[in-house]
Amino acid sequence: MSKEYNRKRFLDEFPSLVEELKEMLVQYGLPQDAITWYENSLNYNTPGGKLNRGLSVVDTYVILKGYKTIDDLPKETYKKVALLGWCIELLQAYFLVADDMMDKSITRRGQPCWYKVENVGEIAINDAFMLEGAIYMLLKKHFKQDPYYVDLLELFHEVTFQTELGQLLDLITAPEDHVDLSKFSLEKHSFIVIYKTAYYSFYLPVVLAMYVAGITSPEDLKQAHDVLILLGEYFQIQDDYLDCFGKPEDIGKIGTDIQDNKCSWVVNTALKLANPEQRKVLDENYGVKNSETESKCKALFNELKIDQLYHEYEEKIATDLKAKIANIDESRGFKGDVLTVFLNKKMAG
Ligand code: DMA
Ligand code: MG
Ligand code: MG
Ligand code: MG
Repeated sequence: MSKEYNRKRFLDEFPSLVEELKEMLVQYGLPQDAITWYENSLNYNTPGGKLNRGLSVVDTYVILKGYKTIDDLPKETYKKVALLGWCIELLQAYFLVADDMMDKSITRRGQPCWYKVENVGEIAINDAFMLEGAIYMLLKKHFKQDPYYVDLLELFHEVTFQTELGQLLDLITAPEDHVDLSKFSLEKHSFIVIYKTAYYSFYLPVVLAMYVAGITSPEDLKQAHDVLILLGEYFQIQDDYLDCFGKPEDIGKIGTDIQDNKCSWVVNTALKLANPEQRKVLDENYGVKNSETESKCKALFNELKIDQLYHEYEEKIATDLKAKIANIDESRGFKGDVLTVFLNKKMAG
């Protein structure tokens, strides 16, 4: 079954969710302009990305149940699993709308960030809250009768909180008015990225599918957790790498980490290698809000061959992950294949 087909079927579910959410506003008696505003925000911010997180819920469920393709799923089951996938995409939309304001980003997914759109501005803050709110309205409507409803709620709440902890640390480690590179370290970086990215992007989709499939022993949840957190850490390191070395036309966004004084994998790796003279270049130019100082940092990163180190790191992590997946105990129903698919998908970028 082709990737394009899976994506198309998943995308085909979205318009009806927007209709359901609009209908809820109608029931509350909201005027038409508010309903249209919400519809625009949902459509602008939710479906435009790679949809890896949402699609992973469906893929994982298919594997756990031993099906071959998504067409083997009963229609109603497909709809429920895809809905959970869309709930992660809504969570992602909520985080990104806020993240772009906090990071002062310009573009996202090849279009202006939502807060940069004419007439939106700081209303985007409330729009972010309403993207999150959509998750719980949809979960209540579609899962209230299921025995694992409360588990779903707790999981979404906890993972959201973990992501916000990661964002907090990401932001306070990168103050705008005061650059102090001695506050950075690869250990701190690891904590930030596990919390701000790995839980919601990797652990959440798999565990949602596990709940629906009824495979939820603490041992299986832990097995999933340990590999997925590592995968998530790798993925965010790739995001940091691409922020500096990727082309905006390929990644759909303009990198801001250097000017934003971010505790990214790139600068931490450079700090480990820099001699005193190179360190001085970083102290004077990192986190300074102009493109000349940014270029000086990039030139130093090239001199230190960060690019090459990244590719070495990438190979090592792939080997580690394969070894971990090979050791998965499948006796309680969890399947290592769930993770292999992830590895292949995420590594392909
Ligand atoms: C994003 O980290 C994390 C969340 C929770 C949205 P980031 O700012 O590095 O993401 P991006 O590079 O996409 O702005
Ligand atoms: Mg950002
Ligand atoms: Mg950010
Ligand atoms: Mg980034």
